[in-house]
Amino acid sequence: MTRLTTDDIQDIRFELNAYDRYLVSATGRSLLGIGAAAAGFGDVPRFRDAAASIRMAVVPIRSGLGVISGFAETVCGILVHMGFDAFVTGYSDVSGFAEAVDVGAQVILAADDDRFVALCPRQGKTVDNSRATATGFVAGLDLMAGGLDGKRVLVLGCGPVGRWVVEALLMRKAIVTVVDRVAKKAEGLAGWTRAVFQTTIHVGFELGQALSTHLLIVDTTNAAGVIHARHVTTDTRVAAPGMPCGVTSNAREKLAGRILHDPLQIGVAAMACQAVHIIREQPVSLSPAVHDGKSA
Ligand code: PYL
Repeated sequence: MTRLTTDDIQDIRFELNAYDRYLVSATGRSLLGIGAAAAGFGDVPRFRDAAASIRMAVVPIRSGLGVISGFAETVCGILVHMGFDAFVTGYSDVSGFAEAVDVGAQVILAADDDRFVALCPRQGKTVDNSRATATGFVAGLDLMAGGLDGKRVLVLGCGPVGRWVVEALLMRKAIVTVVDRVAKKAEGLAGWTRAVFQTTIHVGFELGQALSTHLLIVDTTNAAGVIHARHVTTDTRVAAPGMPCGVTSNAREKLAGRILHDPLQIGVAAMACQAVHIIREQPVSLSPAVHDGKSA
């Protein structure tokens, strides 16, 4: 996914109530509700009970291209908005991880230039942002569309997020078509779904034709200006994770309340809810601690 900039994220944590109102109008659920749906929680009260007393830490990471100003604070702001006991560590990097563990954080979120993960150290498990973002946006599309079983869904982009989007759609029994400007990537993804899910997905080769024959679209490309107003009808619904948004401003106007797009929020919500699910399903890791390659 494209590296975020401070401009992309600086207002997010101050506009979460307004974003929740939009999400409720578009999907019937808030950020918490969509995250809970992505993690398989049937209802929000049950999720709130499960999430109570789970402390989450966000650790700034200076490696590679370094810290994105406001990134850790934005992730933390989303978690606090959802009702979690979350904080940004005073230290970054290794010292930040140690601080998080010292104060009893059960979930530790951190991102370098390659991965954004939620660690559940006591369970020996991690939640990856790409996969969580995919499940969160598909859960949102499902809510917007009133279910995806038997419905045709077009997925644009066959990178990591696109792959997990296809997985989440097949779990919901959708009929999937994938398009990528590199045809081999689309064909490779179709081969993967045949091998892993014994399910055939369709490969589209002409973007305009694919867009004009689908009402449910997930745009995982990192390109702007992919979906135009001519591709959109009053029944079209679009889920567009990440930046830049692939939907033109005219198309967004025509879509009105039938689009889900954000740079970080739904992905973080899904990550947090999936981490809660891991902790509640497996309170502690049962595998013996391993030191120097030998069981302790
Ligand atoms: C996690 C986001 C979603 C889209 N692109 C991904 C991105 O921007 N990754 C880089 C995140 C770097 C964070 C930096 C910090 O502030 O801790 N290391």
